[in-house]
Amino acid sequence: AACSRKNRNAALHPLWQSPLTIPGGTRQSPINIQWRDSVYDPFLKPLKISYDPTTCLHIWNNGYSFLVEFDDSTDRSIIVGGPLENQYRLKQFHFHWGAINDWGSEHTVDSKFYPAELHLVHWNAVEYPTFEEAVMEGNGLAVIGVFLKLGARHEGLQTLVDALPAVKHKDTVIEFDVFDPSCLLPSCPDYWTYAGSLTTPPLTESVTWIIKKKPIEVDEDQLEAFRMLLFTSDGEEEKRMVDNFRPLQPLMDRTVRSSFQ
Ligand code: SG7
Ligand code: ZN
Repeated sequence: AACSRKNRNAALHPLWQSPLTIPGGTRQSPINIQWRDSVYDPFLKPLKISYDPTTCLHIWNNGYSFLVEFDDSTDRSIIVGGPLENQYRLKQFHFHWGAINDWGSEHTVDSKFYPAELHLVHWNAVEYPTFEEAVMEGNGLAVIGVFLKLGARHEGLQTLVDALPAVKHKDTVIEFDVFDPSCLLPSCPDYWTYAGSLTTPPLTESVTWIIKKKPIEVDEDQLEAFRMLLFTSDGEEEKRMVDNFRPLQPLMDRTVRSSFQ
């Protein structure tokens, strides 16, 4: 179709000049989560999150999203439990969003898109010496996904939104010393989990995905602030940073487990 998400996405950004699929991939992300096909796993533990707000370092426009990066040289900001066998260290978080509110999330639930999705990226520092090495391993990364839906203004997110004009252009960075990303997590503990991949090149099949069932609410102005960012550097012809998501990938031989009944 003229309006296919995949085509629009492919035309949009130089990142996708690298392959959209990896040959032989069996656990690619994102996926559609079909609620009724997910399997309740009573042995799944609650996810425990412990972030130290002072490990926050800076906000960076990397030309595909904006990243809030953390000091991951020690175990000060970690997650443990849930489907994970080790503790994982917080490295960064970022978002994916659409040009309009009808799409923007990477994952879908019963084929429904949300206008945006938050990803908190963690790595297995127990088994691997560096993030780069963890990216190459099946149990190297754990990403928490949180859907954003339209509703009330989110006060925690607003601190970030206020900083965005300073990182409008690609390759700009600003200091951002103190931020507690747990303010962006819904209080409901329920999640889905499945084995998947990074959603940008190198698309490595290294991610244990933990997708929160309950979305957080943000308002239209906050989503508009995301859409004011640019894919382009200062001096280039301006291209708005929108539709920075990967198309859905086949589930293949995978089960999505749920922590709730
Ligand atoms: C965004 O998504 C960035 C990438 C990230 C990628 O493009 O946040 O991070 C950096 C440092 O460029 O890639 C390795 C990595 O975290 C894919 O992350 S995702 O699968 O959670 N969407
Ligand atoms: Zn992401």
